Amino acid sequence: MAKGTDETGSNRPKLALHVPEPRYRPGDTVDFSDLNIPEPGKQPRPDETAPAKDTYPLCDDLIRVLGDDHQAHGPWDPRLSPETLRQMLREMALVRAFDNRMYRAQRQGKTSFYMKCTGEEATSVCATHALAGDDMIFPSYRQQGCLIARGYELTEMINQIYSNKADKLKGRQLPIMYCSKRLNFFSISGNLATQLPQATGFAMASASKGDSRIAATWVGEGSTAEGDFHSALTFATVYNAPVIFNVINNQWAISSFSGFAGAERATFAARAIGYGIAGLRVDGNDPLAVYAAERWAADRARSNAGPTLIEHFTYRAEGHSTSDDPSAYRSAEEREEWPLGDPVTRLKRHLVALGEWSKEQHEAMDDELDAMVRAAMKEAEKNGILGHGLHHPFGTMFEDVFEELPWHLKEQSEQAIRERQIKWPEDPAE
Ligand SMILES: Cc1ncc(C[n+]2csc(CCOP(=O)(O)OP(=O)(O)O)c2C)c(N)n1
Repeated sequence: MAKGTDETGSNRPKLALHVPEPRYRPGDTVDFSDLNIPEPGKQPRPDETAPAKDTYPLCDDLIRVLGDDHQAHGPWDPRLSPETLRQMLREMALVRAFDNRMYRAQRQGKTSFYMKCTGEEATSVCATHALAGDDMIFPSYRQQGCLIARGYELTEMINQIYSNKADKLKGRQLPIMYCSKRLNFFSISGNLATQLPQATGFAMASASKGDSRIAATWVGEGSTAEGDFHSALTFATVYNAPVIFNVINNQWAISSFSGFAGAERATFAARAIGYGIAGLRVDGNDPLAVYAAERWAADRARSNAGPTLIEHFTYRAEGHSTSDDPSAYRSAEEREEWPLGDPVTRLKRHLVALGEWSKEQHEAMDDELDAMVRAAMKEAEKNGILGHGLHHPFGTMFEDVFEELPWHLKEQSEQAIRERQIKWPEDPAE
């Protein structure tokens, strides 16, 4: 074999596959000092109706408002009233209190499954505040903050989590996969990314009917690897659909890090460039920046200036779900070293710096919210918890999907009644 050639005689270089590897594994010392975290207030704010390309420098930047001095800085400061700031703080703290109690409820066997959004509360609560109440929300499974910001009753959420007899979804959905028609909160799907084309479709329908309601959807950065992401953005750009794509980059997709969805090459916000739509990259742990970016995108969509992709740069502080143990795949130091802090603490300190809040008020609020969650749990438990038999009759599994039960399901339901002796709540033919 000639020197520099392989067995076929070719001197072409050997191809090598790149397999992304996270920087830190369990036990590693974490150093995030090379992350580019720009100074708050320094990011330019284009007009809401500016050409999409005016936003492209922001796809590689990070919109930030709250500084280490706990004050708001720069053109993205949304200048919210202290009342609104306190309301957002309260709702984020309520989400956290709810998450903590529900996590414990799962450990106590009251439900089979729960998912927290610790550290990501601003990306749902503050973004929802920037929308109109009748705008349609197409969530993923970590957006309990959207429902709480729209005032959904905690007892209803817990009934769903417990799959009990008062669960409006009759136990057919995985716990936490809520929906509320009244609050314009679309059904959560366990199949990742389906909400994206649905949101674009809603926005297109809204525009074609001459309505004023826009759509906002949320998706994890890992799920942007799904084909639905591409379809949704293509339709959105082609038809200039009034839709906001919130990509929650919390760095992890269960045990896969963001590199497996392409983060080593470009930011997620930069994907907007390829579709020719507006793109913003925002500090997802900065409640004011999240509100400002979402409001910018909502005003843009509502004035027919087109869709926006917002990357919320944040960190999933806890496990993916109650079925996950993050200590098996990532360094425990990541959470402590995360350079963007905690959204609840940041807003709290801002309000204290404004003279509009105090440590004592915050402690009293936390106690009050925890008591509120516990009271809602008691109420929901009257309707049953997992395994206590207070659920919807099994026969209901065949209802509500088809107006007329197809023959094969009719056969299955009759077989189920015969063999399993399940109780049929009412005659399906009636
Ligand atoms: C189509 C599809 N593929 C895979 C899964 C399994 N799965 C559930 S959650 C998840 C990780 C998603 O991560 P990401 O989109 O980053 O959201 P995060 O959980 O971080 O909020 C995976 C792979 C699924 N539910 N649906």
